Order: sequence, then structure tokens, then C-alpha cells
Amino acid sequence: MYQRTKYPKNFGGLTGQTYKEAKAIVLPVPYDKTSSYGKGADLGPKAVIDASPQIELYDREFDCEAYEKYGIFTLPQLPVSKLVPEKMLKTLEKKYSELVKDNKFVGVLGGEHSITPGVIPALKKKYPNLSILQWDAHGDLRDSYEGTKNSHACAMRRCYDHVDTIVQVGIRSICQDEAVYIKEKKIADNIYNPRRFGLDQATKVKSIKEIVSKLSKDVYITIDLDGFDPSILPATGTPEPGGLSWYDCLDLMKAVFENKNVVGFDVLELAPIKGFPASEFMAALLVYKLFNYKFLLK
Ligand SMILES: [Mn+2]
Repeated sequence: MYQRTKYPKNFGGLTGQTYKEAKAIVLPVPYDKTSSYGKGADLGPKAVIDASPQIELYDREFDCEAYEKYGIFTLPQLPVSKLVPEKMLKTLEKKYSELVKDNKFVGVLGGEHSITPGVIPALKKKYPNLSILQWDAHGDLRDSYEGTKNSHACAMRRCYDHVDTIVQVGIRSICQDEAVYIKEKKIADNIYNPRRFGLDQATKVKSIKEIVSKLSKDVYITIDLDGFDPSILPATGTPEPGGLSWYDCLDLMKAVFENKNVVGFDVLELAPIKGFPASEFMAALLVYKLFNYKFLLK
């Protein structure tokens, strides 16, 4: 029987779960080596887990204590915080490959965005036509940044080394090199800034349909929390004004889970602000909603 504790090591404060039985796995990846502005993303996974017992586990959308239907097991933090990016990526790929082999559905807690390219090769082996849905303020399409090709500012460029299709939503910050790359690669049509995504309901509904049609059957979702507006989620290292809302995100994610085979997700770049828990609570609730969409929608 599941129980909750107030000071958890486990997501949701749940105890009594086993790796074997749980279909959903939380993998904390406390990595913050390459972030360029605000630091503290390595503290993100712990902050989300600490906030998660405050989530109401009864999900009104599904009229049940959702986790009971699938089980959530929380792994220990992946020991990568001191590694150089290349070693971190290898360590993560190895761990993630084991989880894929065990048929687990994994939610990665970051950590900065540079970790996503460690996940993709592990999934690509099982899902050769994998596409990616990215929620972010930034393109992350630089070829290299501050001397490394594995910076968080290059995360999606590195993912393009593995996949053909990435749909990018919430993007409102791009550098000139990225703008050139976008033209050369002809991917502008897959990039939705908040205005194009839709500041009104009708545009938003149309965009969501379009985005779903652009993704392949098997989809990985990467969520950089700075895709949200900083007025609702200020605790990120590189906040950008003009971001999207909670319901923008839920509506898009729900449509993607309804229509595609989502094979994993990450929720990244939370850099906690001491004494201001709204951001980590929101991140924790988002993680729970994504698990619930995965296991209860179909
Ligand atoms: Mn970002």
C-alpha cells in the first residue's frame, strides 16, 4: 500500500514502491556545469522532489489518485554533478538505456538543458523515427558556446545530430548564428514563438493541431521551464519575458499524449529561489500531469 511522507526522497512523498512494479520512473540529474547566467540548476531535482508531497495526488481530470494506476519510483540522483559534459552525457546515456531496456517510462528532472542529448541516443535505438517536442524560451541551436559543443545553449543542435524533426515552442530568444542555421536548415516552420503559438484561443487550437501533425509517431518531450513566462515561473537561470502559460502547456501536452506515443520527457532548468517555492511546486505538478497523461489518457 502506498503511503506519503512529508520529507521525502521520493517524488510525491510516496513510499513502499518498487522499481519492478512502477511503470513511471523519476530520474534526478543534478547537472549545472555549462549554464551561462544564473546558476543553481543542479539544485532543481531536489527542490522539485521536496515540493512534490504538496501536490494533490487526486487528479480531478481523471477522478482518481492517478499514481495508483501505474506507480512512480524515484531513483537516486545520477552522480554527474562534477563531470565534464562529455562524461555526463555518457553516464546518462548508459543509465537511460537500462531504463529503456526495462520498458520504463522516465521523467528526467534537471539540471540544465545540456543533459537532453544524453537521453536521445538511448531512445533512438528503440525508436528510430523519434521526434522531439521542445518547450523553451531559447532555440538552443548554437553549434558551440563558451568553448564547448555540449553547452546547454547547444542542446537542440546536438539533438539534431540524432533526429530529423524537432518542433520548438515558446522560443523568443535566438542569436544570429542560430538565425543563419535556421534558414540554412529550413526549420523556421517548426519554430513557434509565443505569438505564433497563439495569444488567443483560436490560434492556439490551430497551432496545437499543426504541431501534432509535424511530429512523428514516437515523441520525446523536453521542457525547459523558461518556456513559461517568468511571472509564473521565475526560478530559472535565463528568464525571458513574454512566455507561455500553464494552460498553454497543459493543452499542448495533452494533445500530444492523446495523438502520439510519448516515450519519455524531461523537465529542466529549475534554479530554485530560496523562500519562493511557487516554481518548484509548478514543476512538480507538471511532472505529475505528464505521467498521468501518459498512463490515463488512452
Ligand atoms: Mn531555455
